[in-house]
Amino acid sequence: MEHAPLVGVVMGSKSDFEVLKHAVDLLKEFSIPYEVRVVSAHRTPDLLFTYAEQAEARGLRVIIAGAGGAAHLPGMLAAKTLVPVLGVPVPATMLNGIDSLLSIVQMPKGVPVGTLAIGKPGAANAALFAAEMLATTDHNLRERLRVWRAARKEEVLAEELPQ
Ligand code: RP5
Repeated sequence: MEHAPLVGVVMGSKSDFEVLKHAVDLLKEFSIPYEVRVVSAHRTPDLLFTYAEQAEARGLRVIIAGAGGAAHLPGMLAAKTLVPVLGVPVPATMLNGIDSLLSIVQMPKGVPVGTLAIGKPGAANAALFAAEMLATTDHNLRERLRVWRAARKEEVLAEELPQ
């Protein structure tokens, strides 16, 4: 039987998947049950509300939300659920993600969104952050994270520069 998703990865458009796939790849690598959906704050606002309202009851423990431009998606999700929301700014306009970053990070006091970096590093770190949150109650996952970090360290130590 497949596990119910613990992490919801949502994005404002299919075009955002190019960035959000870096979160998905890491969730897969850590064997964390996840789901991926397109949920647009301005094109499908009713779906956004339904998704947020049902998230907790469906067992989601973290939501990773990526969007570009005037990126309302993470903040609006956070406004409708107590499931923690991690926001990933997507570079999708002439402003290269600065617009999205500022839209996501400047949440008024009272409704937090954990904001990550613009683009691929933000998406990857969102997955790692979600994994660390889940690892607070999952010893095996914590060990997988420890091994993963150690492997990254070894990679750097093994690097050689051209002479
Ligand atoms: C935002 O507008 C999406 O999150 C996406 O980053 C951007 C462009 O969307 P598309 O025009 O590619 O659907 O809502």
